[in-house]
Amino acid sequence: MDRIVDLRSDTVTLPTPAMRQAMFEADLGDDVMGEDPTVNRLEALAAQRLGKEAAVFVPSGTMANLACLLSHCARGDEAIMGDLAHTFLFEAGSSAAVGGIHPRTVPNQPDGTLDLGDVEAAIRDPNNPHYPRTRLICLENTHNRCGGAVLTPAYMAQARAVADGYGLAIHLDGARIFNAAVALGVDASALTRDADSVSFCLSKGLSAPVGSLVCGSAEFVRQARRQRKMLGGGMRQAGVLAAAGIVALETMVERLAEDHTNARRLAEGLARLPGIDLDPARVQTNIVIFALERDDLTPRQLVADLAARGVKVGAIGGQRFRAVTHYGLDAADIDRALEAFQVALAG
Ligand code: TLP
Repeated sequence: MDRIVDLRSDTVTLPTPAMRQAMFEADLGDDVMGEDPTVNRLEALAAQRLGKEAAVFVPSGTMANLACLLSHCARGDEAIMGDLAHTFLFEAGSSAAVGGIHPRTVPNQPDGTLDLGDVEAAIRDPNNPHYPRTRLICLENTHNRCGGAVLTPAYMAQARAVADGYGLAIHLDGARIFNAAVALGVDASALTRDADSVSFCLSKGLSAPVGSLVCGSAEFVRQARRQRKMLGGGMRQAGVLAAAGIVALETMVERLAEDHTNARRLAEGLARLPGIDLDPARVQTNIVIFALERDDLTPRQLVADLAARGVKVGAIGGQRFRAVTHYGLDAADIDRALEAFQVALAG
């Protein structure tokens, strides 16, 4: 078989040769003691890129979000989040299980936003002892389950105004914040300005092998660092990983535009195939979500048939699929994937 076109996620990306070299050469120390110079360099770079005072390196996006939620909320506090938020759907219920944090969902709109009227209506009266205390609004940019949709600086400012009206904090799950920044042609810091805390991932489109960062004020990051330790995420000579993260931030951000072009190419090709429901105009970044409108073919069969033809996509429930473009895939790979779809749907 020809090479595999793996569209299941941008988490499948492998480190670049420059990352492997940087990992090999990294200066190291004990990061829990604050003495790993490479981790310290990555944290300073991340904070600067997102316009925050400080940052802390953590093993995963899940831990980054959890450390933030635990830093904002005590047991029994409520966090408002989208019903399609990654923190709600995919993190093993960690905020509730580990932190006793009460998730309050409001519907995600197709563009990844929360209707701020819905948010406001969900905020509790702090003087009523029946209620949990609302502490936090969680937003996600780009929005994974909303097909990589981008939240704008203007939306963030509106959300800030609502949060300020009630003394709430905002956490931004920015796992793919640089995809949003590249898609909008703005500095990532313009998208994070109105958030009190931000998490972002190095190990998705930026192609580093492992790691995420939590960014915020110096005081907030002190709290998050403590939560990281509690969660078992203090990593000692973590500079071997941070070294790849520095290369990711310095060299892999602008490249994300290629993934967006490839996603658009994939979406336009898929939309032309009979039995596929997809509006390519909705594809803003590197995630393509589409549905199969056929009675004679199940999603499971289509996934298996595509895999046999060297193309991997994810079935995400109901009739829907997700395909994610990333480093290591080029336009020819997208065309190969489209051919496989064409044959599988014809068969
Ligand atoms: N998302 C993964 C899977 O968990 C679904 C993927 O393949 O997209 N926030 C967002 C918005 C994410 O998409 C993810 C990972 C995370 C947080 C968690 O990151 P990790 O996987 O590093 O814990």
